[in-house]
This record gives sequence, C-alpha cells and structure tokens, in this order.
Amino acid sequence: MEQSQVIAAFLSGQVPVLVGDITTQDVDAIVNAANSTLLGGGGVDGAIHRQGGPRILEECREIRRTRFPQGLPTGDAVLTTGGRLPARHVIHTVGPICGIGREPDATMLAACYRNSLALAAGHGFHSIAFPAISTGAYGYPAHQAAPVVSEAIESVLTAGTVVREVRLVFYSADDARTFLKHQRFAPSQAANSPRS
Ligand code: AR6
Repeated sequence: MEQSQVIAAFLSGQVPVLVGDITTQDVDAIVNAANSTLLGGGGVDGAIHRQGGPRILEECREIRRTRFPQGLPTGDAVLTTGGRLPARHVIHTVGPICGIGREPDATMLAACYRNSLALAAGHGFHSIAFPAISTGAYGYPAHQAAPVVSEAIESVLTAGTVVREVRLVFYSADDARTFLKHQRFAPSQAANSPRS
C-alpha cells in the first residue's frame, strides 16, 4: 500500500497537504466525493465503498430513505460509519458538476468544505481528511478549485472550531503541486499574528 507523504502544511500545521490515498487516512472522518444518489460510483467514492465494506452503503441507503429520498443536494454533507476503513467515519458530500462553457460553481464547492467541516465539528471530531472534491469525474479545474478550497477552510479554522487537523489528500504529486501553486492560505506567521 502506498504511504502518504506530507509535502507542505498551512495555518501553523493545521492543514497538511499529502500525496496519497484517502482510504488509508487514520482520522476521525474522511470525506467522500459522492454523487447525490449516495449509492456509490467511481474514483474516491468507489474506493471508499470498496475498502470500507457494506455497512457504509447500508447507512447511505437509510439516509436516502429517511432524509433525502430525492438525493443529497449539491453542497450538503451527511455522516456514516467508516466501516472497515482506518477512519472512524465517512462524511459524504456532493460537489458541483462542471459543464463545458460554464463558470465552475465556487459557491457550491466551498459549501462542500464548509458543511463537511461543520458536520465534523458538530460531532466533536478533531481530524478530517478531504480529497480534491469535484476535480475528477465532475471536471472542476484543479487550479480554480485551489483558491476556493483554501479560502473556505481558512475561514472555518480562523472563526474557531474543535477540528484541529484538516488534511488535504491528493492522489498524485502533480495534483498536489497544482494545489500548492494556486492555494491562497495566509502565511502561517501572518495567520497567528494579530490583525489591525
Ligand atoms: N484517494 C485520494 N484521491 C483520489 C482517490 C483516492 N483513492 N481516487 C481518486 N482521487 P472523483 P468528483 C482523486 O472523480 O470529481 C464518482 O463516480 C481524483 O484524482 O473521485 O467529485 C462519484 O460517485 C480527483 O483529483 O470525484 C461521483 O459520481 C479527486 O480525487 C463523481 O465521481 C476527485 O475525483 C464525483 O466526482
């Protein structure tokens, strides 16, 4: 199994950037780049259900039946067990789908991160790991996702939350490099110093 490798960290180490597999992360919750059916798919979604086993899908079906019969709306987030994953829980969120010739929906992408972090905080989780939501099958350009994602995470962490660690897990070194080039986290020193 490929080892995860931390290649950078932001906000005084609270946001490590890794190259690795989201399904191997030992955190309170990993985030799934799901679709609105919550019934599985390819990419991150497929890997999570494959590695985590059938209990995750059972809980997803129950969430659909009891809370979201029409499907989970884009930008929302729900929680299930982590099943057999090292992570104790999975937070399922649905990123925006990017169409050709349309502006990517930054508001919805930010909502995925904010709502996942709010759900984690609501359950008292200290650590969470995100994949690069929407940047695979859903076609959100990675260089445009990076500023949106970093600003959403920074605003949640600086506002105050019980979440202490927000891991960003990229599947390839190239994807991580793109993120590092386009992210907009405040430099760590500045993030800690009083603003006037
Ligand atoms: N660990 C970390 N990152 C991964 C992994 C992994 N195991 N596998 C892929 N990635 P995607 P989306 C990266 O397509 O764009 C599914 O079918 C991948 O390289 O998983 O939100 C769902 O059911 C890319 O950078 O999610 C939905 O229908 C990023 O994770 C749809 O795809 C996201 O790719 C959601 O599409």
